[in-house]
Amino acid sequence: MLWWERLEARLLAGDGSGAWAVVEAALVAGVSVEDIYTKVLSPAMVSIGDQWARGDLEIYYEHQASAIVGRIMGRLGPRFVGRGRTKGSIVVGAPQGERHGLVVSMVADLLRQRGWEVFDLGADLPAQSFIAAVKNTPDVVAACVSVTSPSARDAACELIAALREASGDAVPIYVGGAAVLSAPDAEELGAHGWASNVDVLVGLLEQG
Ligand code: B12
Repeated sequence: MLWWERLEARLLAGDGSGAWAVVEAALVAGVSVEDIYTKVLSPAMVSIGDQWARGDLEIYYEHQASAIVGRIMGRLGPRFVGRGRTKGSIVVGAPQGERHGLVVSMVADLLRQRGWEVFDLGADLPAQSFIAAVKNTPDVVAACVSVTSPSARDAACELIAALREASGDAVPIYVGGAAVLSAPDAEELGAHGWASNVDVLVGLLEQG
């Protein structure tokens, strides 16, 4: 059984300590913290989402799994520390109406480990407040917008336009998440760039 399948079984059983035990066992077996996020937590959540969408699971399983995964991320978060001098600050968040916030924190931790100081604004943030966060963040090198729900795309578009206007286009805005399918799609939302995952985003950020 793969690690993510073992985790999924514990999540569906509502077994928080068992879920943490799977993560600890994976870490001991040499799985990196990044891979715990992208190859263990994420696929387990995607699979639970698919089963809910097929009508095979009550929605409470998804909520329960989200609560457990949030706690696991709380325990793993401090392990995502970048080494050396900071590469600058990045603000990461989701537009108003976008409730998928676990993934925002995942992106934040993965970027933190790659050497940026990251400010995680979580889910469902009104555009004006996102702008205030970017303005109040010293040495900001990028703003990242995560969009998982297709229904939040309009809000993402408005947020990105407002952010561009407020910064006089000085802060590059990158967009990602399951509801943004391609670079042209991201361009349509008004972003400066699109990344399918954090590794691709790091490439874009390092190109400048
Ligand atoms: C947990 C969950 C919820 C929780 C969220 C809890 C939380 N605190 O986050 C709750 C219960 C709130 C929820 C609500 C809903 N959900 Co939901 N949810 C999920 C679920 C199961 C997991 C989400 C998750 O964390 N995925 C794991 C992440 C890590 O995966 P990922 O997207 O691959 O992320 C990677 C990349 O996309 C990328 N990335 C993401 N953002 C960014 C940003 C940048 C800048 C970059 C570079 C990269 C990047 O990096 C990540 C790491 O590699 C998904 C299933 C799924 N397939 O993801 C459904 C899912 C996303 N939800 C879905 C739906 C339909 C809903 C609801 C509309 C249901 C309803 N009727 O109420 C609501 C509405 C939400 C809203 N308005 O936002 C559908 C969306 C389908 C669609 N295309 O329309 C999904 C796909 C389930 C399904 N299979 O149908 N949900």
